[in-house]
Amino acid sequence: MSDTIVGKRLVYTYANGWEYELYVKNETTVDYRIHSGLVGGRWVRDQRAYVSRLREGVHTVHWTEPTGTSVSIVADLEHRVTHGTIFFPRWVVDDPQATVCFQNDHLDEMARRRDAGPTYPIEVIDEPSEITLLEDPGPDDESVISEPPAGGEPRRS
Ligand code: FER
Repeated sequence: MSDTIVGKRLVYTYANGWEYELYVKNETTVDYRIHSGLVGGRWVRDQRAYVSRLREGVHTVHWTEPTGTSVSIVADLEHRVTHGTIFFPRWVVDDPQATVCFQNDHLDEMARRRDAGPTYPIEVIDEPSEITLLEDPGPDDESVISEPPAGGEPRRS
């Protein structure tokens, strides 16, 4: 596989049991699905992200959601592990189901809830994960993340 995370599709399970799927669509965009965890069923396309390569096989992906949630991921593709840190605003922890949807259809609502808050105290989830699937569909493939997470229909559409 080429030495970039761009174009890769990863499925990984955090040590707390939460399962996530990430497609790094290009150098500035991710699509993802959340298969289980606090906000299992949530999925998102075309999230603006910041992608970098630290060294051979080791990459970082960072972004801030319209919900106000921020995500920091370091991925060691050679050893098939990541370390992720999620910074949840308080309103998401208080009402996680409010974010469980295909977010692209609810962008204004998410921004409204973000602005209504409360934001603080931020809940920090800092967890290692194991990569259970690593594929290389290549960049800008709109078919990779094009359906809701399997096995868990979102509770709100
Ligand atoms: C991840 C950790 C958190 C991830 C996404 C999130 C796809 C959270 C997103 C959200 O709740 O909005 O590894 O990768």
